[in-house]
Amino acid sequence: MKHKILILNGPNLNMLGEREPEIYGGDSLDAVGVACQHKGQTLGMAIDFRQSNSEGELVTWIQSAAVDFSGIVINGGAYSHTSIAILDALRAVGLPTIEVHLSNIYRRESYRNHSYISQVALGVICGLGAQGYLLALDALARIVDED
Ligand code: CA2
Repeated sequence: MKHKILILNGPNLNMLGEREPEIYGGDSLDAVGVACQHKGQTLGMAIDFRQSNSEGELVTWIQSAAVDFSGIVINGGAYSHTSIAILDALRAVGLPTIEVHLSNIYRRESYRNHSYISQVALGVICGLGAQGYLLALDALARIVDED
């Protein structure tokens, strides 16, 4: 059966492409989603690409993912640096997870240098812009095929 991958985007990522292109790139989040759908097709995986500004909604989506997803790609946005709730949900679900950030969070303000999500992520990709999502899908395709 085709593997389904859940791609989650956290707060403010809906504004991608509208402001701060020097930090986050010029692509809209919709364009990133389309690129992920195409990548999913080449890898034979179904992609569900979502964004929410609500921590609770992200937690609920992660909890529900156990039912029919094989892996998660998550850019938790600013919640990456603050949310034990998202960490707990990812840990509870136990799906292979890759963390993505558009910017290099280690070259930025110190409050962005730590991510709770990294504690449960199998891998972290940051600083490569939208390409990070596609690299994460490449990695997950190999990981879920090994299971
Ligand atoms: O680099 C990333 O992908 C981040 O997860 C993006 C978050 C930031 O809080 C993290 O530290 C790193 C912020 C996303 C905000 O996106 C915007 C896009 C355009 C205009 C304003 C915000």
